[in-house]
Amino acid sequence: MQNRRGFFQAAGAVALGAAAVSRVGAASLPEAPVQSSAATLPPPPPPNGRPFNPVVTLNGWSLPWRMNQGVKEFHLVCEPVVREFAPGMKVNMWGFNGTSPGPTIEAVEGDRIRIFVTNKLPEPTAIHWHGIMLPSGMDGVSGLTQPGIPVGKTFVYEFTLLRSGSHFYHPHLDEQLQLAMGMHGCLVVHPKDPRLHKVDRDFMFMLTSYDIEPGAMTPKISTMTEFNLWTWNSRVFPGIDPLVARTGDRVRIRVGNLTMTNHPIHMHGPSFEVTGTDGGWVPKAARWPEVTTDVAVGQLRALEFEAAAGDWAIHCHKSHHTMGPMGHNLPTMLGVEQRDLAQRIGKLVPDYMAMGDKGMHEMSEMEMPLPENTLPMMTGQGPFGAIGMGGMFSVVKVRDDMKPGDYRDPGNYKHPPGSVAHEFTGDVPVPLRAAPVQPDHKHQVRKPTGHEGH
Ligand SMILES: [Cu+2]
Repeated sequence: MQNRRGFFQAAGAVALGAAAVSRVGAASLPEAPVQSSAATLPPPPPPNGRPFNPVVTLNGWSLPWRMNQGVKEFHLVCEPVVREFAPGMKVNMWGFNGTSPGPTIEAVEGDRIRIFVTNKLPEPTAIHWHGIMLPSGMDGVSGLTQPGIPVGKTFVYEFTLLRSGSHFYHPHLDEQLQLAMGMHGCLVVHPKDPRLHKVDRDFMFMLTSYDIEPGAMTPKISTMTEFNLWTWNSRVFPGIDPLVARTGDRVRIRVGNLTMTNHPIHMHGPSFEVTGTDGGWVPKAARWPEVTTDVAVGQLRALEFEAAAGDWAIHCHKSHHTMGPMGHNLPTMLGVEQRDLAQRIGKLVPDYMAMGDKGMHEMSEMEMPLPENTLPMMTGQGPFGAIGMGGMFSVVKVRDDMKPGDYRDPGNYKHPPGSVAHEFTGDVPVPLRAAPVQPDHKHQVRKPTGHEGH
């Protein structure tokens, strides 16, 4: 596997010069760098072309390019990949250049880009550049604007980026299957004037969902609505990296949705404004404060805020979307006395556990036998115990002393003394309640008989 920084050092120093072009031949394909890691790889500053402030793809990476006579050339390879969703679970997927999502493509307004797409899947594909204004024939709709890219062939897409914004790419052929298998990636067009829409930290991720039976390794491709894995860039909590910033930073988070349902993305702490969509930037006068923004299917929302010190949860507000696959299809056992039942079932099913009669929180603290290669219903450890989350959940970690460009997990927040919720240890008087209503023989309920009227 190619180390991305290594590639850039090599590419920046050698491969992008004239010597490298003659080495590989001017008409040949640009290199197709490959990743297998699911770690967040903050991109280095662009080695050539117009300057821009790169995005940080959560648990992802950006695709290096080759400059060829003023045209930025990228090479995407569609291929089967294995993605770790979180420690303990790996998934057979289809992706690009070793990962699902594929690498983020970053360029600048006014750039001419050429994207080579090589198809190493077992069936044809075609790639659509979502939200980009381009010649119709470059739009990637199989049958309508181009034939599908046959197995083993490479197609070329070439267009000029007319405006800046947040976009993504995905197949437009056998979409139900190819999206269900994980084919997608981010595409960012930076403003030509880097002072416009400037932020200190710029994160991006895509919402996707999968249906993978506990113990299985391949998504079910015929599922239409009942998904059980809710992911950000094909990762689930606690496999999703934190979004790290410094106090006072202007932070942008770009969230695109390729699932089959909407996701109200909610952030704790500072309020934010939606400053952009996949259609462009929102004019300042049209923005308003929010703490939750709904990202509908096929939409993208870019939200911006001033970072305040602390550990702030950020998550989808649909509670079953912050839950692992084992949480689905559970019976409601609240208030059900199961002790006898558990004993009897235990004779038939070893390892059977009664659970849930007082709620499900105990699930986040107990070691429960799981089928191989699946994730619990809720998990994750914080400084105060089990976090009890899974799926679409992460933490915005803001510290006073983060250095620019440092995205490493700073650990748990050190709360100022006296600023953490704690047990009240004084006297707790019996709370006053309204007196219960006494049954009164004068006011007994009478069943209407239909023959009482006088
Ligand atoms: Cu959701």
